[in-house]
Amino acid sequence: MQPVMITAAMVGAEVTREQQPHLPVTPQEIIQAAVECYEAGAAIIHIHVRDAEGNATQDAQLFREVVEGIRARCNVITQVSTGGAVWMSADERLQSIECRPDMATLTTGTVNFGESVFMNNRGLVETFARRLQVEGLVPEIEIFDAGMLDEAMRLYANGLITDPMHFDFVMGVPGGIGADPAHLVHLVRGLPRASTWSVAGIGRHQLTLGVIALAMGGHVRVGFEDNIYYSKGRLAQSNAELVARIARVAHELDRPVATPEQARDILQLHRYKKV
Ligand code: KMH
Ligand code: ZN
Repeated sequence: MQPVMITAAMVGAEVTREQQPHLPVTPQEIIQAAVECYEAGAAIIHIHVRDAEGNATQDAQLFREVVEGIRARCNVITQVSTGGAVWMSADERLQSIECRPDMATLTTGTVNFGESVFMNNRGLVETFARRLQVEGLVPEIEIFDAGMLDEAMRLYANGLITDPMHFDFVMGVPGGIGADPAHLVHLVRGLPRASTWSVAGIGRHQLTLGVIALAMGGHVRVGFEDNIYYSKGRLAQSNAELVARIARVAHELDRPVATPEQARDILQLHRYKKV
């Protein structure tokens, strides 16, 4: 099995400080949290930013500050969100890639998202895929429901995404695919051979699905974007605490934890020459 790539999704667009007092929200807090996650074993940092009021934003300058701040302190892979928040327009969402990160997300369909709708119609998805290709950004393909995998295969057939593809299965969002291990097995079976995948279980499923992914040879995403608890009733002290735990489990399962350099090789991030 490959070394496991651990992604830290530390902020997201939805979680508040009221829910999780240790949520990093300012650029400096996000940079510091990213470095701590890197030191705990994360190879990839999935980035969202917040404005001065703590609300989700896709402000290009804030993303630049965070990405440059992380790069000044460690070589972890920077992956910006193009999903943003459910109320954002497509143009707003795409601002995050202006800072020339290492990777960006690409969601391949629309999904109910609690009481809201995370809108990704075909036109938007194709525009985003094309733009990432033009910018030379390797996507992490975010799959919130099974049909999104079929849509991703359509993009693949049309050359808008190329091998080796990296998928992230977000499982347990109310309205999306449930966090059932049988669903995970089904999704993984549908992937082209050269693909890699990670799982982001929501809430209490973060740990269980993460451990299952480790055993299956997949990769794992943890962090406050998807889960704010360390255990039932006990909030996590930091994102790094969640990274450190999954890294410990990986060691016990004989899965070495990938360094950012190893993750760059696995994902073939060098396939696009940065200018
Ligand atoms: N906040 C969700 C609506 C991504 O980062 O690309 C979308 C999301 C996906 O978080
Ligand atoms: Zn996200």
